[in-house]
Amino acid sequence: MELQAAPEPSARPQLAVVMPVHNEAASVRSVIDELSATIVAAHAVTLFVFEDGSKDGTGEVLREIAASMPALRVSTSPERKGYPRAVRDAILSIDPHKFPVLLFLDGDGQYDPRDFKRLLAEFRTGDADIVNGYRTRRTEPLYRSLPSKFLRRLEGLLFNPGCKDVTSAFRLMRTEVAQAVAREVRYSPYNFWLEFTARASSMGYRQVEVPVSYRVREGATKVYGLWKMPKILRRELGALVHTWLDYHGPEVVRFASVGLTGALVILGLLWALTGVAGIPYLVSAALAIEASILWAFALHERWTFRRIAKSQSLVRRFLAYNLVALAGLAVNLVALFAFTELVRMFYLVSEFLAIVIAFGFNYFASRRFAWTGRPGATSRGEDRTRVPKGIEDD
Ligand SMILES: Nc1nc2c(ncn2[C@@H]2O[C@H](COP(=O)(O)OP(=O)(O)O)[C@@H](O)[C@H]2O)c(=O)[nH]1
Ligand SMILES: [Mg+2]
Repeated sequence: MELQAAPEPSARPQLAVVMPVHNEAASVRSVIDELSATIVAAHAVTLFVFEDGSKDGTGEVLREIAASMPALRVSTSPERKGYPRAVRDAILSIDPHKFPVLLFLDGDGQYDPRDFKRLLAEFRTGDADIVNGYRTRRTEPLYRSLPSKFLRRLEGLLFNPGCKDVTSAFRLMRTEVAQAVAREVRYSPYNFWLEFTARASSMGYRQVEVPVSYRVREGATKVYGLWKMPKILRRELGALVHTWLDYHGPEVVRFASVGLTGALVILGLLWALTGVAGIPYLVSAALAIEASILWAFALHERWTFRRIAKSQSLVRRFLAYNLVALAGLAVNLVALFAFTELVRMFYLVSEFLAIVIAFGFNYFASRRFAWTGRPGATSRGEDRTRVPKGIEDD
């Protein structure tokens, strides 16, 4: 429900400050006061507060504040949406023509709006689509910081997003970008930003971060809790894997198919060189392995990674892939040895596990060292036209 009419239409590009709140009656007034004294006072800003499902009168407090604050627009709804849906709906409801730039921050006062100028300074350089506030000092209980660290690390490995604080809820973005990414977020049931950052990275958007402070929360967290943590960890982990498969699933299947054909090349050549030409089998195997690497490289280049923007020379890619494939062989042998000799598994079961591990190694190392680009990503130079102008100071 819109509680206040839109402010006078203005031709100036405006910044939309977007903030979700749920059961924050005790602190929302001071949070808005602080925003008014900082960001709202210094820039052409409309502050959008999205409340749903509060039982403590947050909606009434917001209505009261809105009556005397023309730059504030409040939206409320009786049913609690949960953080991810509330954030997604909030971002998607902003008119990108009127508000070309969007600042998101949580409405619990943990982020300091004075840090906005740091985000803005970085944003104005035009190097990033999304500027994140990187929380330098987080004081959180261990039950929360450990799973969070694990998920952040995993996201770093899987998506290489270019920023560390992937769950930050303090972000300055082009509204179009924020909406394009938010529209795709669908798996994360608690966090939202973990998946948002992953998708933004997969979609080729540039994310950078600047250090911001992070204050101790007034009032309890509305999303997390000690007993919910195992479930949250499991569900968010699932969300990350799902998201990853959305972008990389077909590529992994292609990579595996090429691996299978490579194995056939090895077997065929081994037979031809030893069975037909009489070369000692270890020599044949070495030749066959190198030949299969060449074969697989050609297929990866032409098929598996055909859509990936190539940033280095063909020779460098080939050398990198060659090393990766040989290292993969070593990984396979070490895993086979470890499972068979140390864990005492049957050697064929060991080799099966070793193949799975070596496959994972090969894929990730190939993406890290040989085909490093993103599908269809454009080079930085071509993107320069997207430099944001937006946001003027008052
Ligand atoms: N609109 C809306 N806001 C929510 C909901 N859940 C949490 N929030 C708000 O989202 C922000 C972050 O929530 P918080 O409890 O601080 O999560 P934490 O910082 O991760 O512990 C706060 O401003 C909450 O009031 C929800 O279901 N709907
Ligand atoms: Mg919080």
